[in-house]
Amino acid sequence: MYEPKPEHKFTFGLWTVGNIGRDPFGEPVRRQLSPVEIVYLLAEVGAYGVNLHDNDLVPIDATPAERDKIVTDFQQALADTGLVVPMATTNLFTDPAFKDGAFTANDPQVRAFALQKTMRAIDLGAELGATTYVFWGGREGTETDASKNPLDAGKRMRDALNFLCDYVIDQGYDLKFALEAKPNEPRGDIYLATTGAMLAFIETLDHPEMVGVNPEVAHEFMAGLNFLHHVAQAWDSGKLFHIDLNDQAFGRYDQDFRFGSVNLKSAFFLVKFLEDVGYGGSRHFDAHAYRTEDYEGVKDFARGCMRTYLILKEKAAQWNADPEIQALLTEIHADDGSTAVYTSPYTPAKATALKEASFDRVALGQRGLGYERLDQLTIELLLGVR
Ligand code: GLT
Ligand code: MN
Ligand code: MN
Repeated sequence: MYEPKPEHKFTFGLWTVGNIGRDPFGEPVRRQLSPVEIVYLLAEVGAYGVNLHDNDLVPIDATPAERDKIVTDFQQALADTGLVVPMATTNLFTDPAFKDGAFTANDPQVRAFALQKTMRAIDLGAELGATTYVFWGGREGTETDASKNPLDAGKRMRDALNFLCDYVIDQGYDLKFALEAKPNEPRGDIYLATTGAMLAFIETLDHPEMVGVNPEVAHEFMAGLNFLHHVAQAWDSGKLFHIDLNDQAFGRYDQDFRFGSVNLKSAFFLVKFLEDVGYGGSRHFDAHAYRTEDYEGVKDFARGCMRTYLILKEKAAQWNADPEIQALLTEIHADDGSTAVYTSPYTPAKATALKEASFDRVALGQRGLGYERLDQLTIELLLGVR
């Protein structure tokens, strides 16, 4: 019943199920699977697609001949399993060359190298059929603001994205960019720290229509924010090009836990939102299994992400059809139309009438709104007793 199907558009990065469990304190706990092995693992658990950084597939020091062989083998595995590559991205954070950032690095050589690496990775993504290209600037930040003026950094970031948009147009690729915000880690502070900041930045680009966002649950949670509200703003702006689903305890390091494993109610309202508005893009799980797991546990992790999404999708449909919840919502959202004579769109006459209108402020403040009952009904539905 909760079997993943292609129409659900569940995707995983090579780096997610392929995560070997290295952390700042410990060595890897799982052997590195090859990209081909990861494709087969994802096919086994029922995923629709696989996303990648350039260097998840092709090592940074591969020769052109090695690259071609790796790409051919990978394409064969895709053909054999039916998996697709909806999204690609560039690794601009692992190599020591990027220790001060990529597009915002102080060294112009590093900035030029970052552009070159990204153009090559865009070529690779296009070759594999990707239509979304993610930019996660993990190193685009500072430990000390003595090192870099944030205005310069913003300009460098803008110049880089303008250059790359023009490159995509020039090549005739069917590719849109999705910018992913994160407040910190691995840098002390990362520029454009939230989805809202990205949305504002996009409007300053030469081709804003080509650029949207890739919000990640855990990244807004790291900043102590409400993820759904950011997703809703992105959707409202026509900018929700992609989404990274995972979970995270507030106030912690970048945990990248299984979707729905920590903040279940938030996950529910997120899934309900995506399904209610008809979001048609990938549901990408940017997460990894606990370090305690072997590859059977990794499969449990991947299946768990998709299964939880589908269970929450069913719960959302149940919530939308629940007579008691809906009756309560009708009451909460009741509007007798009597204020329409005052409100938007503005006319001078309406403004005058509204200034003269009288409101029973005390009664407005005394009215109970029933949100406790509504929330408890939601909780009971989620707990499976409704
Ligand atoms: C990295 C990061 C993610 C980004 C990926 C894309 S890589 O694992 O933590 O949030 O989405 O570069
Ligand atoms: Mn993350
Ligand atoms: Mn992510």
